Amino acid sequence: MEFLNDQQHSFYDENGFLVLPAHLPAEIIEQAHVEIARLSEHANLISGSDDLIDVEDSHSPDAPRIRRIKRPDLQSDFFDKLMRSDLILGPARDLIGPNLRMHTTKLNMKKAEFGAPVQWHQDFAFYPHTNDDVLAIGIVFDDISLENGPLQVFPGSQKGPLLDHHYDGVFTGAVDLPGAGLNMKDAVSLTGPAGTITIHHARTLHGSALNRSPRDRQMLFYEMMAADAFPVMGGMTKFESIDQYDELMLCGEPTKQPRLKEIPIRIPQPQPAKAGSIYEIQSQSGKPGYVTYEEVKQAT
Ligand SMILES: O=C(O)CCC(=O)C(=O)O
Repeated sequence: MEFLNDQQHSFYDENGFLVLPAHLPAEIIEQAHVEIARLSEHANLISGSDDLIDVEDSHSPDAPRIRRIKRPDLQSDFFDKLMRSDLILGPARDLIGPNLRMHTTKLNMKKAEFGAPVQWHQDFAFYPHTNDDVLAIGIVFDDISLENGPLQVFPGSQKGPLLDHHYDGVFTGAVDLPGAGLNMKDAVSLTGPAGTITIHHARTLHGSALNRSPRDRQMLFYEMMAADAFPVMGGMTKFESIDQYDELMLCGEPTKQPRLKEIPIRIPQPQPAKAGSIYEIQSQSGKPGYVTYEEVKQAT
């Protein structure tokens, strides 16, 4: 083990998530804020989402409202280097082994006053793989409390079924909590100071509320998996060629021998009319929506 102790490892195995408070030094967080400001400038030039930035419905170039910076690792050497650092890969290696491949990266902005919710979902519903050594590491750039839309998870849900993320026969990437017999009060909010990292298993049910508070909640997710977890056909993982796929290796050795595990999966097909970011996909679901902060407060 490089970073985690046995207790943290067992906690992750049991609950499907882990929080490492103030894991990243203040200099990295300061630099990250400078990079986020730089990447955000592009929003002044666009009137709708493009390959670099996903914008809120209420966005305009004069009053930019960024929902997500897409693939920050490709847009910034800083975020690429951070992803490849031991600070990030060390805990991941401790949990899922030495050979790691990137899935994708995204920086969810959840800005003060209007930052969009992310509906309850399991990442594995979007990208099923041959085994579930698949996780996402979240980097917290602002202090997060209950008010500004923390990531919320259902402990232990990674051991349960892959829930229905379809609506009207189409994949819309959102779970109807009451319909699945779940109550939001059983979810845990992952709060902590800037510099905290969260880790969640790809089968862990999670989401986050609207940010109506006066404080931003900017959080970057590095998604990765064991190199022998291969995407299942029909999933949303990009796979153009084995060469391109092996370029996504973060550390260790690639393999051409997928490891199979008996786990529940569903295929996210057919895809909805607009198959863009998770926000666009989920907006096409007629399921009861995620929660506002007021609902979070009432339920907890
Ligand atoms: O930003 C969040 O709170 C949740 C992010 C997430 O689950 C996703 O983007 O898939």
